[in-house]
Order: sequence, then structure tokens, then C-alpha cells
Amino acid sequence: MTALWIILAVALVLAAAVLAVVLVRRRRPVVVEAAGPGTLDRPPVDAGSALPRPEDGVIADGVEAPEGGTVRASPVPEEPAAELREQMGRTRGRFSGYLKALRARSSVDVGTWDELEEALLGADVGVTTTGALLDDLRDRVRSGELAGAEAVIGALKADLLGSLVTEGGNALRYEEGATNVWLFVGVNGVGKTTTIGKVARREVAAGRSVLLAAGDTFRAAAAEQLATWAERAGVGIVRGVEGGDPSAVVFDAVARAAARGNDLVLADTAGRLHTKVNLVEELKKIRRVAERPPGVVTEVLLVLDATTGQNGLAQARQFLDAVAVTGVVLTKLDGTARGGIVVAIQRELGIPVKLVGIGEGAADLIAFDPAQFVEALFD
Ligand SMILES: Nc1nc2c(ncn2[C@@H]2O[C@H](COP(=O)(O)OP(=O)(O)OP(=O)(O)O)[C@@H](O)[C@H]2O)c(=O)[nH]1
Ligand SMILES: [Mg+2]
Repeated sequence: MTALWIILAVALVLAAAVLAVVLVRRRRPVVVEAAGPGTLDRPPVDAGSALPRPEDGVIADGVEAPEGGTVRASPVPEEPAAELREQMGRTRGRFSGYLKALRARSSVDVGTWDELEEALLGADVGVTTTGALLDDLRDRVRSGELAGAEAVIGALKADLLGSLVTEGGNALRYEEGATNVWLFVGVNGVGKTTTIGKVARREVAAGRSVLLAAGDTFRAAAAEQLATWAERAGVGIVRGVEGGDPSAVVFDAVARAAARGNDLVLADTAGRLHTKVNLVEELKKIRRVAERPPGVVTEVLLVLDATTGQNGLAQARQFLDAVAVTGVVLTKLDGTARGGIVVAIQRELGIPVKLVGIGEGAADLIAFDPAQFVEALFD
């Protein structure tokens, strides 16, 4: 009898151990942490076997592209699609607290404007945009068009939505039948490489064949990180050696994509450079090269980290003129109460936010929908 109890106890302990291992594995972060130069746990695949070959005056530093085109059978594990509403919890929580206080007021007075201002600034809508929105609302209250807190809140909601809706829309541009190139730019650490991994997964799921270009040659680990995402999404990758010419990598990727019949090249870029060359000049060159036929640059996506708030705007301005940004990807919205930055980006920079990153996982990316955003904010 005692032996039976011992066997039972051992079996229970074993089962618990197996369960613990399974849970730990599932929680393991999906992103390969970028290591510094020289700390790769395995040598760069192409560093030694680079096959430089002249192509229109540009030599690619190295290439790694599986033959036979993009593998469509995606090995990406199915993860539940993330919801903007849930992930905006922090911004929502703070904003709705203010709205509640506003609604409790019997009339619109100085306190109303102070509270609205605090709510908008707290959500990082920014001083300029907040000022413009409130001036307009004040005028309308004065003229008698709006009466009562509820009407003011309703008008603010409509104004916010109005400033988020743009002529070109928030959808990513894509030219059917062309070798589309989407360039991802932004300062280091904002989430460019991670976003490319997520976008690759999304586009593959949408039936497009994708090729990644490791245009961040600043450090070998960057290409390694992108290669991991390529593997997860089941797509090919073209990469160069550390310190190589990023334009050459992008050029080569476009040529290969065209030859393989890929629809879309997602090009990563470095947020900083080794020395001498100016980042802006480098990006201009990458864009020029990517645009050479058969390449068609249909998106230049500026990746901004939402947690940096208004600093992101200053950063953005530096990129705007240089590379004619067509859209913003706002990452890390999951970790901030500063979701209002979306409004500032669109109003002050005139660039639509197209994608929003709401986590580190492959599925944590959503197309930005202004109506959904405003609803979530005022819910
Ligand atoms: N919480 C959260 N983390 C994110 C999101 N997007 C990216 N990250 C994390 O941000 C960190 C930096 O991401 P990367 O993709 O390496 O950023 P990068 O812009 O490529 O950085 P560099 O290559 O150094 O220029 C990583 O730890 C990512 O997991 C997001 O939407 N939410
Ligand atoms: Mg990167």
C-alpha cells in the first residue's frame, strides 16, 4: 500500500515538472534579443562566403535567399489577434477618468477647459494640437453652438476623429503586379526589425510572397535578428556583411525578388551608422536604389516608439524631408498612457499612422483604424 502511495507521489511530481517546462517554454520571448557586435552565438552565415558580384555598379555583400521562392506554409504559431481597445488600457483609463469628472459638472466653465486640457496633455496629444482643439471648442461654446459638458465631449470626439481621417487613408499602399518595396526607417530601438517580422507574417497570411532585406548592416546581430523573423514567417532574406553597404543589400533584394516573383520586399535599415556617413544621406541613397526598376517603393514607414511621446515628433521631423515618409508605425502602444500621440503625429506632421505595435509577439500588430481608436479612447 505504502509503495503504491510512493509511486503515485512520484508520478504527480513528474507530471508537475513536465507541465512547468511546457509553460516556461511557451512564455519564452519570441524576439531574439539583439546582441552587440562580436557577441553572436554563431558566425554570420554569409560573412565568409560572401559572393560579391557587380550588378549595375552595386555589389551586394552577401546573400542568403532560399531557392524556390517564399515558403507559404507559415510555421508561425497561431496567437490570438490582439485588440487595440484592450491594449490601449492605460491611455483609456486615464482619459476616461477625466471624462467622468467632466460629465459630473453642471455647466461648462473654466474648470471644464482645465480638465480637458489636462486630459489631452496627459494622453500626450501635445501642446499645439491640444491648444488648437480647445480653442475651437471654446469658440463653439461661446457662440452657443455647444451647450453642456456632454455636447463638448461629443464635439471633441468628432474633432479627434476628423483630424485622424486622412485623404489617402490609413491602409498600406501596394501596387499589384509590381515588386513593391516597403522601407522601414527610424532611430535605433524603436522596433523596426520587430515590426518587419510582424508585417511579414501578416502579408504572408494575406497571400503575398515576401522577401526581407537586412539593410541594417550596422551590426551583424541585426541581420541575425531579422533572419529569425524570416524563419518564423517562412520567408526568404537577403543580407550583407557587417559594416557593408546597406543600399547594395536592398538593391540585391529587389533584383532577387523580381527574379523570384516575390510581391514585396520589406527592407530593414539601421537607426545609426558606423561613422562618417550621415544617416539621412544613407537613407536617401537606400531609397534611390530601392526605386530603381523593377523596384517600386510604395511605402516608407517611419517607426516611432509611443513611449517616447513628444520626442518622437522631433525625431520624425528629421526623417520626413529626407525620405518622404508615407506612413508611421507607432510601436509599444501597449506600454504607455500616451496613446494621444497618434493625434499629434497626424495633425502636426500630416502623416497617417498606418500600423500600431501592441506587444513583442508576432501577432501584436494591428492596422490603425481612426474610428476604433477614438471609440476606445472615449469608451
Ligand atoms: N512592448 C512592445 N515592445 C516592442 C514593440 N515593438 C518592438 N518592441 C521591442 O522593442 C525592442 C527593440 O525592437 P527592435 O525591433 O530591435 O528595434 P529596432 O528599431 O530594429 O532597433 P535597432 O535595430 O537597434 O535600430 C525589442 O525588445 C522589441 O521586442 C511593441 O509594439 N510593444
Ligand atoms: Mg533593428
